[in-house]
Amino acid sequence: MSSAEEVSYLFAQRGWRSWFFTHDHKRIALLYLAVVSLMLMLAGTFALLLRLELLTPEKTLFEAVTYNRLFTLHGVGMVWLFMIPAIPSVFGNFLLPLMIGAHDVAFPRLNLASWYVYVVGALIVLGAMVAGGTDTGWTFYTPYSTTTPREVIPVLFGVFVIGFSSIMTSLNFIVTTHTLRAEGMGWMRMPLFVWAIYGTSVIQVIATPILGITLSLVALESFLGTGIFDPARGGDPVLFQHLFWFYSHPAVYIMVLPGMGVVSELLPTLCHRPPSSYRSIVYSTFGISFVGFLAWGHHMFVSGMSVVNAAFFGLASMLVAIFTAIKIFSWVSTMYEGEIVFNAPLVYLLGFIFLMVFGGMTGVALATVGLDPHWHDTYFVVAHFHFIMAGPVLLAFLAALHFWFPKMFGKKYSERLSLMGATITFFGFFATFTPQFLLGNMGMPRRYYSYPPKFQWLHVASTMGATVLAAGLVLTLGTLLHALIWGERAAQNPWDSRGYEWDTATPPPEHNYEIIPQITRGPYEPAEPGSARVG
Ligand code: HEM
Ligand SMILES: [Cu+2]
Repeated sequence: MSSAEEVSYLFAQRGWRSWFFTHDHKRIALLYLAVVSLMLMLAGTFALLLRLELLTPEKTLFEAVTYNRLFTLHGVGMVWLFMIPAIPSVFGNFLLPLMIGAHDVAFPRLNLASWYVYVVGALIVLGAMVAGGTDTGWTFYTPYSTTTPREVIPVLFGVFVIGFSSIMTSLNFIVTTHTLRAEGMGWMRMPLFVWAIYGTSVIQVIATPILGITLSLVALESFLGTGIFDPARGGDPVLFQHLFWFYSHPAVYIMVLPGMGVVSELLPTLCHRPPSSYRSIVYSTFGISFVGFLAWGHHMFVSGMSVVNAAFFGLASMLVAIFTAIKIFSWVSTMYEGEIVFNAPLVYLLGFIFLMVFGGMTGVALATVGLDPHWHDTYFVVAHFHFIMAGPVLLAFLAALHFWFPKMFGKKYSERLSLMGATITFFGFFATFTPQFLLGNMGMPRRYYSYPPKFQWLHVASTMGATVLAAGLVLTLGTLLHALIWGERAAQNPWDSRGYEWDTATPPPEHNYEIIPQITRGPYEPAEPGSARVG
């Protein structure tokens, strides 16, 4: 073992205690990586079961109620257990201190506590699902969620607990960014990924309490019949939708902004040129964060809403699309005239941009008040949010994992297999959800286990796509696990990146930097001649 490996954070201390009681942000990131990957696999397995059921117009494998429990498990697992925590808690944790030149996050113990809180929340959710399951979908709409005999309260409680973990992590990241930046790192010298994590944390801290309150109100209604949402007692079920989407629309940006940060961060390195407009990416992050809070009503055009409100929410949604488009133009112009090499991370990023363009445009169509009633609650919406959210988050997560794998583990993976894995995953995803746009447009409602036979060929096409997607993911998992065990030692800076995180050893030592670096350049400028990289 070389000396760099001996001092790396992976081997600095040994034994299971040194992992489960660690305060090192990098080890905590790996703890998160293990659990969120497990959640991804679980929720992905449920998705495959759903797709199998939908192979035939009537019952294929499951009863209707089992099908309803499965799509709830899939949605709850993917949204609350994978997509919301995935990129911030794994890559935010691992990279934030490295990228701002700090020894650790501001509150290392709180960081570890947030992992435990997340695990407890996840166990509660999964335990409730095993105990009886719930069949409300990930959106828990009233009045159904307060009247279903299924185990909805424990699931709500589990999600509530996970919310605390999000808040703890976000507060930690905000304080870390404000207080621990190395000397010389002004705000406009922060790497774009740090901006994305910071922006996401701000939304999390503001929005998550509202989710907590909403879920508590549903629990109160179920236990005590408080009558907040029940019209028979003078309540209003649409109030639930307002509260839920007031959190959950911003939450879609909680999921997707860190992914956008990954794209902004990696493209300059992978295309060998600086980002074409650093400031417009930073400002559009804030634009999205702010306007994201004003668009929630577009989920309720059909629930009953005044014309003025509908016009407002439609317009606010268009504004979000403009900020998203600013990022997309900026990425495309970074690639323009760049020296592009096709490798796994780049394929994931291209897939991200492609899905986001079509997901965004269908979002604009959905936010058009006159068009939405045709597609509302159909597979068109399902395809929209998989194109714009599920796919991009998954692809950005995998791009980040492939790009920073050498940094995290000090190992190289097979370029050929990882490129194959990325390509198959992208095409599988595309083939799964493109038929769903057509299905929705033809009138196939979401969340039904049976359907008229005329829709069958599109469902079969979608299931075939899902099988390809699963094959891509299994190949990718195999490639990375193989590299973890048998991979060759990675170079100090294999991508020739200018990112600050590569200025320390690969993998980094326990406290990141022997001496806190002084920052004398912008994040994408070349190192000054003579300023040797450590390692
Ligand atoms: C960039 C990130 C975006 C994400 C992550 C996202 C995510 C989502 C999700 C998760 C849903 C469905 C939730 C459900 O009912 O289960 C949804 C629906 C919707 N989205 Fe998006 N979206 C994004 C962008 C947009 C944009 C830019 C627009 C409009 C310009 C838009 C307009 C809509 C509308 C109107 C609906 C509701 C459709 C309906 O239920 O009838 N979305 N989106
Ligand atoms: Cu929305």
